[in-house]
Amino acid sequence: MTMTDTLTALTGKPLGECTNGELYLSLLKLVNEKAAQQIRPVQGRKLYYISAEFLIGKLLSNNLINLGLYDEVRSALQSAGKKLSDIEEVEPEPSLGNGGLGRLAACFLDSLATLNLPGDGIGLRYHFGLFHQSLSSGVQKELPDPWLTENSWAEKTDITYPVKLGGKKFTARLYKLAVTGYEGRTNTLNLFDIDTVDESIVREGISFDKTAIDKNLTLFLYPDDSDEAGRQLRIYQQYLMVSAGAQLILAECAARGCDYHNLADYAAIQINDTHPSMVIPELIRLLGEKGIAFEEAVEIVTKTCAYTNHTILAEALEKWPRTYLEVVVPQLMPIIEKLDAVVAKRTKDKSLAIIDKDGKVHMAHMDIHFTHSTNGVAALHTQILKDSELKGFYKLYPEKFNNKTNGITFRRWLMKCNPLLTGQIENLIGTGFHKDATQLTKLLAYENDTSVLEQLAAIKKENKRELCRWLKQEQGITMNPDAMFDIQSKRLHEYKRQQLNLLYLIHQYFEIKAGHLPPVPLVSIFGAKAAPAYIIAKDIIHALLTLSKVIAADPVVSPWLQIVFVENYNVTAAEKMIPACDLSEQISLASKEASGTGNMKFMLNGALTLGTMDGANVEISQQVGNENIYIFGQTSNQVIRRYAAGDYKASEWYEGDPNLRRAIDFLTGPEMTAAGSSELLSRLQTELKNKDWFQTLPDFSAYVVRKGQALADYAANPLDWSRRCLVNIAKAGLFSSDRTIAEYDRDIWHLGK
Ligand code: 26V
Repeated sequence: MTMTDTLTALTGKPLGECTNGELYLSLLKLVNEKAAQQIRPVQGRKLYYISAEFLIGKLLSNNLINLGLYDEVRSALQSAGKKLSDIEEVEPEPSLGNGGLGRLAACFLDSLATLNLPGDGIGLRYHFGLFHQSLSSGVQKELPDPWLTENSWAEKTDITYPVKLGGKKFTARLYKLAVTGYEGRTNTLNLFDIDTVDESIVREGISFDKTAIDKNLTLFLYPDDSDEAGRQLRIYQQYLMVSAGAQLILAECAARGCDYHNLADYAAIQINDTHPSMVIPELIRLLGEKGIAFEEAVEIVTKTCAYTNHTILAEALEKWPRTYLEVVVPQLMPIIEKLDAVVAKRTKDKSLAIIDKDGKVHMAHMDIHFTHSTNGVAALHTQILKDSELKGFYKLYPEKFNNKTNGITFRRWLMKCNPLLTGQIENLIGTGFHKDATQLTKLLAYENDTSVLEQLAAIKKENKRELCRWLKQEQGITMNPDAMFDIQSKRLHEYKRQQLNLLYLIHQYFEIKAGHLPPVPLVSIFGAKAAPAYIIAKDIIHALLTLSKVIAADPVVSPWLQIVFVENYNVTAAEKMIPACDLSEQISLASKEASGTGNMKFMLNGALTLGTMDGANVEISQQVGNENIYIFGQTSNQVIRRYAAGDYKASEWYEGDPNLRRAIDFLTGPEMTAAGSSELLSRLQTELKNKDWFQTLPDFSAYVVRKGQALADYAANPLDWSRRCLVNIAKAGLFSSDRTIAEYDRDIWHLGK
């Protein structure tokens, strides 16, 4: 049967007569049928990756690629006058994550299935994922982002588990989403929900009654937790996930012959950051119900579970007041207390306790004590955990600590998002890199091949034009594809330092006005959402939007400088932006970005990195060599020392550097306040001048110099720029999540088949 016949059988009428919506539904069916054929029985240990976030993005094209159907489907549609890209538009994006942590979980599921490893995800079926960002009036507004349609990828099952929340009984229902591997097996993403959630309680924006948990439990991803009800709701969500998840794990293992004493032979559980940490006491509780004594249950759980730390930011390490846990999960508190008593026997160091003197429960501490592995997500990050943040734990359990540098799936972040580049690479080195990313080093043979380098540059140009077309259509923005495209896209956070980029852009504005023209026009593109209650982050967005207006209205500056803020940055937007990037901004304060994964995506798509020695930038620079990356700024040791000394004074830097002072003063100058809100702008100015917790000012001048160098190199020798892009692509193999997953399996999981 041809693909046209298959699809026609599914639609029930000639393809040319179908709407894109009808074709989408048929393709969804086709994918699910084909995926089901690749489900394999499990032998030995199976992984359960528990995560509050799975930022899976749109699934149709990716599944078609992984199942080997993409080309056939595309040509069948083409002969009927239909375009696969139009059908993709019909699919809503499941934005079930905030950023890197959730996207990593999605990449890991892809790699597990591709490597033929048995590994399922466990998470929540949020009705609205991360909010939809609107920027219409110069400020961010949050709106619900629905993704669930009648026929969604997540299929409802009859499988339910009882879960007690706040002493009341609830029923968790399992939804299953097929995870296809590239020429591999099909695994499952298990998402839990309750039937009583009521979308109609959403009021203005994303506000809703936070107390009615039967109606709101899985309504939103990470609801605003700036108040107590929001924080408690987060714990309710987490417990729903881990309790239903733990019951699912026990049921699946029992069905395969496990008697619970030998749970670790059947299951490996990876705790993705601290959001799922309650799975530890919950499993101990459930094993107790099966007749297993506390001490043995602790041993079983420790052998089964492993923990990944994704941040060293103190405010992001979850510590819940015990009074909250007593309300939300009273059944766990006695177990957590017993675990705390076990810790007290192991060490006298009170800073390693689970429950501190103020009655706060430290979730990460529970993870480290009661799992067999704690890993960081890039070499530098793991080193900092061992040397400072988790030093006491490292002393107690050196054998538990290990590094697993993050990775990304090349199926989505090269083959799917950049077909032109993929085609060129295939022509040069074949298709082996699809599953063995290290083969990309074969591209180095073309380092001095002018026609290859010219073609690479032409592909970049075409991707830039494509981004121009898309942004014209979406936001009515016109951009010059001959300019350098510089992109900073990631969550908005002060440690990531979008404000450093902002200060640079103000500086450039002054330079251009003074007649110091840059060697090439610059389009500075941002994509970023700020957490709804994060005031300074929102002020940074406002400042960028305002500056963008000021520059656009200036006839002298605008031919040389443009700021573009992509509204509602998500996976779909990332797939359009990343292939079109020349310069990738990875400018976090050294020591603060655990790894970063956007840095890897940009590199793989032939952008050069402008970055600090932070997170995986360190490993990227080792891979490509200093001449193929732009590194600047303080080192992590310098930063850590400065924090320890506590003697950083932003005001001294402000006073000491006239360029910096000029840029910061400009925030509340007449041009900016005429175009934006003086209240928001001066709040940001005050923060930068007097606090600047993430040390933007000390890195400012080095950043200006390094970025100037990048612009000069880009303009002076396009062929050499292209050569350096080629080196970046060739050396990106290390950052495949296939490599990361193989290492997790080798060192931590030891999965069966
Ligand atoms: C969460 C919160 C919540 C409270 C307010 C401040 C704050 C700041 C950061 C976070 C994120 C915590 C976890 C996280 O998303 N980490 C990211 O994980 C990625 C995958 O390992 C990694 O590449 C990023 O560097 C890291 O920031």
